[in-house]
Amino acid sequence: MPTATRFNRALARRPSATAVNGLRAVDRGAPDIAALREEHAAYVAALSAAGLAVDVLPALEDFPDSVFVEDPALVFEEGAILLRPGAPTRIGEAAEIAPDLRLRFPVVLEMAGPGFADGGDVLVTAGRVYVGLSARTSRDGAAELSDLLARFGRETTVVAPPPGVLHLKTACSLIDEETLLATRLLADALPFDGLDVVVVPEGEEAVANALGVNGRVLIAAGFPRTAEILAARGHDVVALALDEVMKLDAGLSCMSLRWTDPARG
Ligand code: CIR
Repeated sequence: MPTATRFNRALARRPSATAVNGLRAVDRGAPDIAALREEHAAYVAALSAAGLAVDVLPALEDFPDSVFVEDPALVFEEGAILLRPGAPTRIGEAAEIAPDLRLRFPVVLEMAGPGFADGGDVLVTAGRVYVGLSARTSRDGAAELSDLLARFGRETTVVAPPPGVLHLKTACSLIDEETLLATRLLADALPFDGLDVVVVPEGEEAVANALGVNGRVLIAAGFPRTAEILAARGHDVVALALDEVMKLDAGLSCMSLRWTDPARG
């Protein structure tokens, strides 16, 4: 069975100065670009420290949200899939990242549309891929994506998270092969067969977008009760400052594409 939290390579993209115009559901102010770049650099360093070779692509000034490389593509050991992000300001990000994926993957599949799907709505576990319907991921987009995933031998379950979450993974994330970190709302609403679910304490919902990678769990700093719960369960927790990233409704998974490259050993 493929792994869903062990990787040796990642792609990231430097935040653009235009990230001040990035999409946000609630405006808590524009991110400070210098601070955003520092947070991003620390994130890349944390992935490197976890054993991944991280390629950082140049900023795309025409795309304010392009630092969130998780949304225009999915990557697997077998190949990549170019998605159709559901926000009009983001759909062009897929064409921008396409050449970088073609350089790195033997096979690059492509959604043709007319549906939409954001990578933030895709939760990959070892045995199954969950695709969440949202304002960004349409039912026909999820159906097309399921067909493409089947070409990589991946089974898909389409789920409908409660309204009000941007992406499925805004409210949950895989922290090791068997464990999902999730908000209470999501944990109660959706069945995740075979996964152990750790619910984040009330008031710490924003920490649910974490990242399990090579035995570590990267979480946003400032959520001490969740950090304590995870540490008590034996997780190796790495807390990263993400204040500017979170102003753009994003978290740990959004800023990289991660995969296992057999050639890297
Ligand atoms: C957006 O609204 O598209 C960005 N401001 C945030 C994207 C976060 N990405 C993710 O959860 N995968």
